[in-house]
Amino acid sequence: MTLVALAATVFALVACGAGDNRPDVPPTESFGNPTATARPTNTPRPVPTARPGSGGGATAAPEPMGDNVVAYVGKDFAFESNKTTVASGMVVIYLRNAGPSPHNVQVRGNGVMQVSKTINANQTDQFTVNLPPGMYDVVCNIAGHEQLGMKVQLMVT
Ligand SMILES: [Cu+2]
Repeated sequence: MTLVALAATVFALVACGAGDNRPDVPPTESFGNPTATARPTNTPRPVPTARPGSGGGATAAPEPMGDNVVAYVGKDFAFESNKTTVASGMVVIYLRNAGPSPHNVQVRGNGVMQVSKTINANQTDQFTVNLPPGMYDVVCNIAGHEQLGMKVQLMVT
């Protein structure tokens, strides 16, 4: 009877752990502590950094508002933006890094070259730059990222 109960416990533990894909954990480890209940959180493995509800995010600032704000979301490896055209003058360039790699946003063209801080996943940064009319390249200037696809254009009218 005890063996049956123990076997059931082991089965429950194995079943519980089936979701986290850790084949390196021997299913017999619970025999060392027969009173142990299933503790799916006892894994030392790092948790994915983008997991929601992890309590972080203090460095993420909300997207600024205004016609002169061009907001980019940086990903591995592309940019999305809220607009591709903006009026000339003082323009706010905003970046949110949707990660997982570090990224920045650089505006270049017509004698302008300005770059944000390089930020980690889930962080934001912004800068203001005076843009005369013309076409600009907007890139991540981390080595290789532009070539991987982090390049878009901004038209300033
Ligand atoms: Cu990048």
